[in-house]
Amino acid sequence: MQLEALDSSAFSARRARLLDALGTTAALIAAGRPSPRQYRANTFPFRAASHFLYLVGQHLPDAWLVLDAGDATLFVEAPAADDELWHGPTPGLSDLGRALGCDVMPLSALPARLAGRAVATLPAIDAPTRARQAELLGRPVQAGALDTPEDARLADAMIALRLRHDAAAIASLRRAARATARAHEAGMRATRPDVAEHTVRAAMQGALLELGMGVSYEPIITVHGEVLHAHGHGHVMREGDLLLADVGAETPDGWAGDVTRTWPVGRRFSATQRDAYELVLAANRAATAAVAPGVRYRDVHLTACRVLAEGLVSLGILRGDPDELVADGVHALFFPHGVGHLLGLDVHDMEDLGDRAGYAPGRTRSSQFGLSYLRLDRDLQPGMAVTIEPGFYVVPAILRDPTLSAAAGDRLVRAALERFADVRGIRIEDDVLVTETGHDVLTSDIPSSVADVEACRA
Ligand SMILES: [Mn+2]
Repeated sequence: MQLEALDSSAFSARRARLLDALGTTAALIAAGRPSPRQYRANTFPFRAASHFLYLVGQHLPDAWLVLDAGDATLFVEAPAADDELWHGPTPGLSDLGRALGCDVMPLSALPARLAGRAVATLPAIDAPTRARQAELLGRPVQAGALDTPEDARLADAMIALRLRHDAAAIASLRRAARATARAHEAGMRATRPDVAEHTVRAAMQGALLELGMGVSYEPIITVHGEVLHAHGHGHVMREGDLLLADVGAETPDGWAGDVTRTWPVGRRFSATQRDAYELVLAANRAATAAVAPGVRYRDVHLTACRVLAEGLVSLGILRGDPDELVADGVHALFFPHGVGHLLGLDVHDMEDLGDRAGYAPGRTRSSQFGLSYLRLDRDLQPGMAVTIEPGFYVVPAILRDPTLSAAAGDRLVRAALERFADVRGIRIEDDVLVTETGHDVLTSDIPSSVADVEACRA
């Protein structure tokens, strides 16, 4: 294996801050285990769990970090005799210790180190790692649960650290944003009528591969933008279609980009596509402009909803007072999801910890359709990174839903939708860093205005 070339001081500083927050609580942080396909030697690139990556910076399979009494110790499998034959020069434990700036011990010493102690951990997403956590700690470790008060303390300490990105994290997020921009430019150039969505996918992921990067989530590249998580790429794109591409880079050290653009398969938007697109862009810009320290993220969401409601009224799709339409959730018929989420090592950062990460203490999810899908409701602070991703979708399942239809009543003008048959789904998503004075759009150089997108398609 090859170590990522990283400055270990950023990671030492993060470990020191976490140790400080933990006080006398000891913690066990899992890297996770590789998951080969079908048989053991058929491995895929191993990506370490984000809490581990945040503190160590290296994708070390089956490694465990122990934080205890002011010290960090990493436990890893010692290299096997034939590792070098198959994998080339492999760092030994002392090489690792030097590179990482912490003590490194063989994995075989871990059980004795933990035996009989109350140690905090965060449940791994994969069952084999969770089973090993439970075995090492001699207690249940359940998916999506924090089983002890120590686990909760560790979760809160990690959330406090990872919510506000440090300089190293921001540099990595900028790198992810730059690579994501290259992918979207390649996608816009590769799009043409009468070929499959796969063609665009190849261009976008190819641009990332050329930079030595992969994707931070399974790309959505589809002419059916109204299917929110459409993961197939087999549709043939036709002149007159819109293509929605939600693609983000992952840097080698694990940081995510998350960007959506929607562009015409032909060279120009149709008049109706343009109307709907300009509306989503206005919502994106208004919500982005609202991002600043101290602002409640739910209000950023509602800013986007207000612009969309107003626009849907002027397009004749909705009737009524925009504020009332938003209060009653009628706009959500066409914008059913939240305006965005935290961004960091995970594309939905720390979503493994559920709403404990995304929602401030004392705030809970709304039960209203639309608002219930909002993943973030905290007051923004400098150093946070969020996405801003309003959309407009004509979703048959929503428009058929009797409860939602009844709630909208005559405020939904179905006849007006016929004019938007060539729209289906539009989303415009950017990555935004909260700064001391406002915000910085990390992905602002990716074309988003009608003129810039059409210039890129020409
Ligand atoms: Mn997103």
